[in-house]
This record gives sequence, C-alpha cells and structure tokens, in this order.
Amino acid sequence: MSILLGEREYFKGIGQIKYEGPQTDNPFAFRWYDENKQVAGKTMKEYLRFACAYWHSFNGDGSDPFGGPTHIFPWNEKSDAIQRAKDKMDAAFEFITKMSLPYYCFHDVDVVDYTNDIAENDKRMQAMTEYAKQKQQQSGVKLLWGTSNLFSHRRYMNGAATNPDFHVLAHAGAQVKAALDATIALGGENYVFWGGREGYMTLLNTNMKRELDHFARFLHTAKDYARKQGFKGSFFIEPKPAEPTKHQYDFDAATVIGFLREHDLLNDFKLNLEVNHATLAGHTFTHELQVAVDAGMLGSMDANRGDYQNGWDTDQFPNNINELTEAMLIVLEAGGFKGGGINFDAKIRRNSTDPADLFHAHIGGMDTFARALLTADNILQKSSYKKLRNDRYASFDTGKGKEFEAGTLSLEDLRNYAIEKGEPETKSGQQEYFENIINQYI
Ligand code: XLS
Ligand code: NI
Ligand code: NI
Repeated sequence: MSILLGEREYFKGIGQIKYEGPQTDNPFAFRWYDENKQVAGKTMKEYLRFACAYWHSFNGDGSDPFGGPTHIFPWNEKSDAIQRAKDKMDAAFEFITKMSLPYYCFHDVDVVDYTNDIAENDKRMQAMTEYAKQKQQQSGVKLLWGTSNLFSHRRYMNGAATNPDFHVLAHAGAQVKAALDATIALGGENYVFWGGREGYMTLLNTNMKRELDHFARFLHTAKDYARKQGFKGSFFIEPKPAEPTKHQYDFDAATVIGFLREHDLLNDFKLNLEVNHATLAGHTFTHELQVAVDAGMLGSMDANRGDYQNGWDTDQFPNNINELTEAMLIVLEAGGFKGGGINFDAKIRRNSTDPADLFHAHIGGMDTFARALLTADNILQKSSYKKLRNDRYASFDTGKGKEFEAGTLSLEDLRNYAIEKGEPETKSGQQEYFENIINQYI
C-alpha cells in the first residue's frame, strides 16, 4: 500500500510506518506487525484484518463532560459541510495508508454532518459515498463495516428502534436505510448495530417485552432490505451492558445470542465483541469470545481496553500482551474471524494532542496484537497447553463417560457407576501452571 494524499498533507513529517523488528529504536516503526509474515496458514495482514475507526480517530476531539475540545483538527476548517467531510476523508485516507491499515469503519454521521432533513442527509451521504469509492479504489483500503449513529441526536434520547414513539423509530429506519445503501455501495463487508440507547433508564416507564419485540422487528426489516439490495455480508450486534442507558438490551454475548435465537435472526447476525464492553458486563474479554465462538457467532472485534479503576467505557488503545494472548488463543482455535476483523474502537487521551499520538496509539495496538498472535500460535503449536486442557476431560472419552455424552445413560446408571467406583480422587485444576505457560511463551 502506498500513501494516499489529498490536496494537502495533514500528518506532515510522518511517512509510511514499516516493519523494522523488535530491535529498532524508531518509534514510527512496527516491532511485531510484519504484514506479510505467515502465521497459522495466513499472512498477519489477512489474519488480523485491522481497521481504523473513523469516529475516534477523525471526529473525537478530546472533549469530555468537564471540558470542550482539545484536539483542533485542520480538516474541520471549511464552512461547507461536504467540503469539510472531503477534507476529513483526505486526512483519514492519508492516515490509514501511512499506517498500512487494510480496513476502516464508520458511522453515517462520522463521514458527514447530518441535519434534521432526511433528503438533505441522503444527498450528503451519497456525495460522500462517491468520494469514498474513489479513495478506496486509489488506495486499496476496504470498508470492514458501516453503521448508523442512532444515539447522539436528541430525538433518540428514549431509544431508536426501542423508542416508545413509532415516529422516532421511523426516523431510525430512514437513517439505517441510507447507511446500508452507503455500506453496500462501498463494498462494505459487514454492517454493525450497536444498541446505543436501546435499553431503559427505569423500568417504571418501560414495557420491556414490547420494546424487545420492536427491536427484533426493526432488525428483520433492515436485514430484509439489505438482502434485497444484494448485501451478502454479515450483520453484527455489538453487546454492551450499560452506558449511555442504565440497562442496555444487548447486555453481553450470551444475552444477545438468546435474543437472536428467540427472534429467528441467528442466520444473518453474528457478534462484534468489544473488550471494554466485556469489562463493563463483569466479564473477561476471553469469556465473551468463548461464548461467541462456542455458538459459532464470533464475527468481529472492537479492540480497546478499559481502566482498572474506572467503571466506564474509556476506550483506550490495547497494550496488554497477556490479555491479548489469551484472546488470540481463542480466536486461533476458532480458526479466525467469521468475516470481521480487528477494529480499533479506541481513542487517544484528551491530553494527547500531537498528530503523532494517533500513530503511536495504532502502532502500539497493532504490535500488541501481532505479538499476541505469534505467542498464541507458539503456545498452540509447541506447548502442552491443549493437551493439558483435553486431559482434564479424558474420563468422557471412553467407557461410561462417553456413553453419558452420547445421552445413553440414565440417572440410575450414574448412581450405579458412583457406587461401583467409590470416591473420586482429587485432581488439580493446575491454574498457576496454565498461567505460567502464557508467560513462558510471551
Ligand atoms: C460504543 C460503541 C460504538 C460502536 C459503534 O460504546 O463501542 O463505538 O462500536 O457504534
Ligand atoms: Ni464499539
Ligand atoms: Ni464502546
């Protein structure tokens, strides 16, 4: 991939980020991410399928509830909305190609500012779709997924598809239609639903059953429309337990899988799992991954990390090699993502104000994932990890244990076996040994 510049260069003085290996002193180089290196039968680039998130990288201005923007972007200078959106897209593709990121992801309103006029919004999105099409063609960068922001506008304060007012739901439909049209026109490989305000603030004013039925009906309606337009990709639901609502209906992986099954959506939908959302749900990220993998529902990943002291979605860039190694063990054993990839749903801090900080953040995240992938692959290839885990279940491989798994033993059979064999010997779970294997290969 070569750098794609627009009319002006936004990240001056920073060139293409290249692999230089673990010994390099260059902060603008990869130590572990070597896109052409083969791991588990694919190149790193094909395995990890990294994506840049438009919202945090080119819209997130560092503001928080206590203060306004700290990131003043040069691509926001023009007054015309379309021109501003084009400048931002120039900056985005310059960054994405300098980083050699193969994919990007966006919400409709990240690409271009929306108004209260649906026809005007559609016109803006169509203009930007044409522009993005050229950018993708010139650079080779692809769209991993598109989505619609159904949570920022005040009309969505009581939810979008789960709003008690049908009029609001219809507006959400209009917005999703346009975002789907754009995603399809750009060859987007997937489409994401993150249920921003699909939940409740208090059950006192909420008919949960009705809202969930509306949500399912909305997803069916959107899915049917996209399929009719020829969309072949996956739809992903992104679980999160709370924030901004007190309770979000897509609480965690298990809840979403149950919902999709109940409403006959399992064939078209998979999960987009986010690290920080798992933390907020009181789970490890590996728990969420394993639940999804076991159900054949692992679609994609929003990579970031939370903060051990703060209970909100801090969306920091990933840097924990132990945690990611454990995550990549699960992804590798599952044979990779089902159509998705690794999207950096992460933002630099409010006080990270140098243009270079966005590079450091992505370099760190990509290197940590690459190193985790290599480590996990080594563990699976060279260590006793898999054997140790399988051995714990050996009693189900033969004899009565096998018969139990096959469903041919009765409760009386279990009792007879217990009496015949007497008290079982204690068997260690060897947790510390398992933990040491991870560190041994890092
Ligand atoms: C917010 C979500 C959001 C989705 C896309 O917490 O992570 O960024 O990924 O709407
Ligand atoms: Ni996300
Ligand atoms: Ni999030």
